[in-house]
Amino acid sequence: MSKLTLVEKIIKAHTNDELIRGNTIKIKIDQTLTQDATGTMAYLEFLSMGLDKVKTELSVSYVDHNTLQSGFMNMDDHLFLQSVARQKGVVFSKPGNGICHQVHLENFAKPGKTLLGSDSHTPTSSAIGMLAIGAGGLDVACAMAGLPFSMVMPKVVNVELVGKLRAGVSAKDIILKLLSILTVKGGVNKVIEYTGEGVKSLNVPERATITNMGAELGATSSVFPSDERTLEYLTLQHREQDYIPLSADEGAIYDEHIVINLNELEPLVACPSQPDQVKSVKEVGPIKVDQVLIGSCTNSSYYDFVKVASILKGKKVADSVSVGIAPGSRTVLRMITQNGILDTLLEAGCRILETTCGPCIGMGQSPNTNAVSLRTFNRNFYGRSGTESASVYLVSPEIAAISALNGYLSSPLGQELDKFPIPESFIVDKNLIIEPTFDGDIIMGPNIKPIPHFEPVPRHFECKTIISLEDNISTDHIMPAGAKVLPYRSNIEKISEFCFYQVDKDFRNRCVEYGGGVIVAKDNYGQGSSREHAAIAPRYLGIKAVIAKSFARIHKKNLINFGILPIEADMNANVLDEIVVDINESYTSATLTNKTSGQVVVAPLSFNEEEKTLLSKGGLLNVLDK
Ligand code: MIC
Ligand code: SF4
Repeated sequence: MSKLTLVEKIIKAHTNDELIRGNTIKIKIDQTLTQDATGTMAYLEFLSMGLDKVKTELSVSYVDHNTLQSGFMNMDDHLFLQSVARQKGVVFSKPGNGICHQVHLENFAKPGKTLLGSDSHTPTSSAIGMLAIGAGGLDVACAMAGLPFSMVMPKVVNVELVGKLRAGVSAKDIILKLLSILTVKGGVNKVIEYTGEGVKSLNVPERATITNMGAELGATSSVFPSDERTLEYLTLQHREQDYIPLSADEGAIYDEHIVINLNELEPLVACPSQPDQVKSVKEVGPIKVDQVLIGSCTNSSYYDFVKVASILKGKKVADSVSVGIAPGSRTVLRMITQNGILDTLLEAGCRILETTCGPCIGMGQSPNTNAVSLRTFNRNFYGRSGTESASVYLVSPEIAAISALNGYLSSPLGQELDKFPIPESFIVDKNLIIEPTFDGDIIMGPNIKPIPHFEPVPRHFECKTIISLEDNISTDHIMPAGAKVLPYRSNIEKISEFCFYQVDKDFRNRCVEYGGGVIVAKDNYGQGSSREHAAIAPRYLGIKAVIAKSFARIHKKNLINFGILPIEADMNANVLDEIVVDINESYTSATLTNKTSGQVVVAPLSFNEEEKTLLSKGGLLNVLDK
């Protein structure tokens, strides 16, 4: 018997396919999660399949992104989601209950299980020794319908943690260090598996900070073993019955091996505007800070607030800094309320925000013009904060807290971090978690529009280059979020007006004028979120193909699911260059001719059989329809 990695063990228990790296495999999905910003599409897609209920062991629908409710649209979405959940057998987490990943970890994540979520940070739950993967809404809808999830059998990267962190250096610094090594595209079609002595020194919420931000590597998932620290966490959450020990076999073979020495790590920051632009606090220097925000699915656990409150206790934040805190869940909020942490934070001058994604997705708290904003979040893509001129730095809660006091970027080394106790058991409050009753009508407000129908893209066409882009274009560039745009997540016609608008205000107009065309880009196109709107909206505007040097995993699948051709090729094109695309009959090769410059590129295509069918039929919905 060959020795297996932890990832291979979990996959093996969920597939009949051979585990050959690079092959397409289909895995059974035990649990799904959705959130409201991607969930309305996912449930419209699920409803179109005509099933009476979901076929998973557990499906949960969270409302955590669009809770600003500046018009009727958001709450209409919430009511739609609640009515579908109730009728179709989905557990519903009401707005105000917390951020999906934090609440899922607390209540539902289980070692050894698989979880597919319509949010790129779904791997957060892999902190507990499960295999949790982010995907587009349509893939999650299919999983809810009981269909297996197909994915490339990932390579497994072993990250061995040795030594122990110094006080003031935290889990956030570990993942930032890894981002500096692997970059934002270093994890594509790989799973990161953590081993080594250093793993034991990290509790589950700390591990979750790391698995959460593994999404920024482009990784399929990031997993920790299920060990005594997992049991400790599950016991705190009153779920010790969910514990099983799980780890890699001794001598398991990995594709890559990286060692991180925790003793040597220092406080790090990701500089604007990519999560892998990592420097030490020392290197960046004492830059003046305007805003500090502590929260998001990366750093909003009880433990994070213990550290922040320990630093702020008895002190006052700098007059020049606006400090906001958003606990990750209502139970974290209740716990910090009960033991004096919240009062300490308020006394120090913090503003308290709702227990949601909030500013992480640009829903409020946009910084001032040219601001420096320090955030404990996971993404700092251009424009995501809502202020295009702001510089957003990603930091640990410790750096955020000490910098809030000083008014400039500061190192937390040497700070006392344990002035508040860890309770012997955590509050378990399921008051806003609603079990389904399999009845009631589906409620659809006027902003919830049917998903448009798309005809297949022909194999031969001639068109204009609508936009030409560089490396690492994120889905925030393609289909921005934020308070102005998120209310239209259930309305493709309307949301498509905002496609690329922070990058190029005329993108939509050119699409309309030329009847669509192609997008040309470089490496890692579509990194970041799982939002399928970044595929559907361009498709709606007539985009037929994206020609890029390479693609991020989730986005590539979303493009195929909605019938857009993702063509891997290094093409040079200016806006409005005339491009001829020729795909051979078996979808194995594309000949691309730039008629304007004369460049001809022949690109091999590596679609599997299922993908070829989807592309030839105009997307997955057309295939499911017949
Ligand atoms: C994000 O962090 O970008 C989001 C918002 O959570 C997205 C999902 C979305 O766009 O709704 C994600 O990470 O998948
Ligand atoms: Fe929400 Fe931000 Fe986490 Fe996305 S990254 S789920 S927006 S908190």
